[in-house]
Amino acid sequence: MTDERQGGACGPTPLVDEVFDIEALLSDDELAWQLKAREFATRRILPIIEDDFENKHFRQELVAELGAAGFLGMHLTGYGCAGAGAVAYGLVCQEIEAADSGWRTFVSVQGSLAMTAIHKFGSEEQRQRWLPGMAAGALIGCFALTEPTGGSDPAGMSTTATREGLSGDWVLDGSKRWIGMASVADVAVVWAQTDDGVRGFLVPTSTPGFTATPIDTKLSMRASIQCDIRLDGVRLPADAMLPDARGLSGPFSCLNEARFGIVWGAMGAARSCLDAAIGRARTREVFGKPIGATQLIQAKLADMLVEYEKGVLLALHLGRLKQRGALTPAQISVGKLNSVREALRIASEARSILGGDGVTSEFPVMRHLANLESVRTYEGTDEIHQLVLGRALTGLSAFA
Ligand code: TGC
Repeated sequence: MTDERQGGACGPTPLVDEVFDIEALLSDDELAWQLKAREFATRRILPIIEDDFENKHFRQELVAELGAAGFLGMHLTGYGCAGAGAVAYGLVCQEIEAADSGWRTFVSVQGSLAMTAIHKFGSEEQRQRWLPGMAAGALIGCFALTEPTGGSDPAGMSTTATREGLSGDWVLDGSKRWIGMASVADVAVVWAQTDDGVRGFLVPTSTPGFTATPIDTKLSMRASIQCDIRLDGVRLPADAMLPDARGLSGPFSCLNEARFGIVWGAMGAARSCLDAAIGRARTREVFGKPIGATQLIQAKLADMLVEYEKGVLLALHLGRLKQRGALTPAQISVGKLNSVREALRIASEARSILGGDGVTSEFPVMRHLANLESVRTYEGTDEIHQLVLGRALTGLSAFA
């Protein structure tokens, strides 16, 4: 491993930190969460991530360690969750994704999607059964919304849950796609059409008729798992339904939480790429001098820095709004659209500064680029967020 890669991947270089003192805007508690997550990512994820990415290996033993660190469902209260603020949660997402989007995705799927659904919409019995184990990382959850025809229009889902007259059991049939961690999950939060509209169900993955198959051909987020799910006559007791989620606002409100984490997380990936580019620019000599001493490279680095700092400031603003209970879905769309789009641009520019080395696994940049293509696509594509904002600006829906 080169010095540049170590410097680039282990957190912001002094240069990036010095230019814009974001940390001055954080509380001691938030700084402590940031430091803890940075230390975890540096010690436990960075040393293994290139190998795991190459070998498509999800290192499941890290899950309990993430739980012990308090990162799983950390924005929730009770049931073993840390009860941390939104900014602290965002900072943890940023530090984890500075190492790898696949691991931030795990933290999001577990905490923002599966645990939030149970915490927000579950019965007390459901919360007691699942949340403490999930917060500890002893149990894994997944969130099954997207279907094989695409994820942009959940209103068109074809998975059904039918109530059986005599027993009151539910029977689920259908298929889901791109479901994170489903093949290693203990419980799936499955969204399905019922006579009463879309409802959520807690499906223990050992239930007969439930199968999850990893999508093996991914060239992105290879250190985490995304699956196809089949539900063939999956029979569940009457109390498997989440009682307090009615209609699509249920799953959408969980997506809000995950999208908020992405607003921060994508900036972590961007920072890692910027650090790698700065480190390389200072040492790689072409035409007799470091490329960092040329105007073209400095202009690129400056533009990357500007977008990074703007992205972090936006994330922080959204976090403060969220802590006041004032964050709207449209504001989250601004953040998700901006963070991922700019992170991709920063990663792409970093790749060009690294020259041919930029496409190797000696540096984290190509891995972040590949990962960010997934991040751009899930939790609402760029286009979906543009249309959410278009609707907010005009009052006119242009989805169809
Ligand atoms: P629309 O009429 O707008 O809304 C239906 C109901 O939902 C409410 N709602 C929201 N509630 C909370 N937060 C939001 N962001 C909400 N957006 C809408 C809305 O108020 C309404 O409530 P009610 O009570 O009046 O019924 O519904 P629409 O069908 O027109 O929605 C349009 C659109 C495009 C905004 C929506 O479909 C959308 O957001 N699409 C993108 C969905 C998406 O992000 N899919 C990807 C999910 S990623 C995934 O599944 C994988 S998880 C990660 C992993 O496992 O690895």
